[in-house]
Amino acid sequence: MTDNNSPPGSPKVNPDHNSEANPLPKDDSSLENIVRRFQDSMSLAKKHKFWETQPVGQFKDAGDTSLPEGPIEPPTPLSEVKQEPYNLPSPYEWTTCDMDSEETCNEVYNLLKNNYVEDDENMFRFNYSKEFLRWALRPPGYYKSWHIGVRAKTSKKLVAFITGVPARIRVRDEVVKMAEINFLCVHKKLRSKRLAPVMIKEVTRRVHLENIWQAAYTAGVVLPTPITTCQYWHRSLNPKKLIDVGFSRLGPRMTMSRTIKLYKLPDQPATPGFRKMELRDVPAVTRLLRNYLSQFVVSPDFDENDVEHWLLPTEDVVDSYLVESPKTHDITDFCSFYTLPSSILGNQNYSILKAAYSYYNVSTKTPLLQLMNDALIVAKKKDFDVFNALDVMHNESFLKELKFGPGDGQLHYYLYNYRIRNALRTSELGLVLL
Ligand code: MYA
Repeated sequence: MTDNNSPPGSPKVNPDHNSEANPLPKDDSSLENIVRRFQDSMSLAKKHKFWETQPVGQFKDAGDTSLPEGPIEPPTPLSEVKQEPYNLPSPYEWTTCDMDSEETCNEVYNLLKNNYVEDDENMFRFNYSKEFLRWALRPPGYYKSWHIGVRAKTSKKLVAFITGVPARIRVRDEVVKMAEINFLCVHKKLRSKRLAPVMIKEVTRRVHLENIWQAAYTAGVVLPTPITTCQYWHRSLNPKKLIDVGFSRLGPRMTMSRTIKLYKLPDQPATPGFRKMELRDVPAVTRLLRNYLSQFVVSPDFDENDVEHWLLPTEDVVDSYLVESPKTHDITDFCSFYTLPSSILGNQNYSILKAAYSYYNVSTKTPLLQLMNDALIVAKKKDFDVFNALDVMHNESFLKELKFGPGDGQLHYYLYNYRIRNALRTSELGLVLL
């Protein structure tokens, strides 16, 4: 059985069609349909032995509007939080991964490089860089104790990993302290042994010890119960390579040279005042972003420290650009993307697919379409092969026109111990997790 963890950003798509020739599949991704499919399969056998015991929206409650929004369980007194780690099977032991250590960071990098998320066809696997992992795991106020590894006792080899980082997430009018959980990975040889539930319980325990009772996470698999289900879209920047490695196919009645022409971009961004974000821009970008994100049902509650960490450009990790009005010098627009390459598995000619992922974008004066076209231009200049974007926030307004093609994998968003009455539309979501 495959993991069915279509990696965001993996190549499950054929972006080399124009959107007319490649219409979206019939919408069978609504929460109701997902729940129905699941209930059908559950009546045959499928139960979530672990997830049924957790304070998450359960499938049986989907659509029950009598249940209140907010925490599912109240916090317990800290003195009642289990003080010792959960038991692992006896050959394994817990380790806290110090991401400041070059050696540990290397071990984490290699575990993920060889065992993390693959697309359904096992052609590509995420290859998060070490610098990226350090950035993703050390935001303001991070806890080392939330970077959790499992080692084989005898060899000391790192065989599993899960992480949390703290975040303030706003849900409607409430700002809730949460953990963002990511990088859950069990070595391929240790799969299906129920290690993942123990790791999830252990990270939960360590989050509780910091008096935090909610979490946000995404997964390619359907679990109880998504708050929304997003789709990835892919914009070819280097169509020849994407076709050569099987990421995309030549569209019908298309030649390679016509395809290359189709995706060609200007050499320079078009918007006057478009430039890279700098440290001095942090206050203005924070204001712009806070104001913009307030319109979504779920979004991060970024302050200046968060913006400095998450959005100030870091080489080969995150890129941010803004528009400074040449007249008033006001910062009016902003766009950003992060760098997440994938290993190309088993190709003679290429080993790495360089992908940019749309992060947070704000337009107040420059049309979003023009802003994102400028983002594509700078990404192309930086030698990315593909630019990926989810259909969150206002992204749908530019995807088709800028020649993004729909991917075939889905990304489900979840909250732990927080109920939302109705599933959100993807355009109501203002949160991008890495
Ligand atoms: S998403 C990325 C996940 N990683 C990968 O896809 C990498 C490749 N795959 C693997 O490494 C393994 O297949 C993993 C499962 C580790 C995923 N999220 O140990 P098992 C449930 C949550 O026998 P394995 C990311 O990092 C599954 O439904 N649960 O399975 C966010 C079943 O439970 P149930 C998952 O294949 C992570 C049980 O695990 C996932 O060996 C958010 C089977 O365990 C998944 N992606 O290992 C974690 N996949 O019987 C939740 C499978 O009930 C955080 N399962 O169906 C929750 C909040 C915690 C903090 C709370 C604080 C307050």
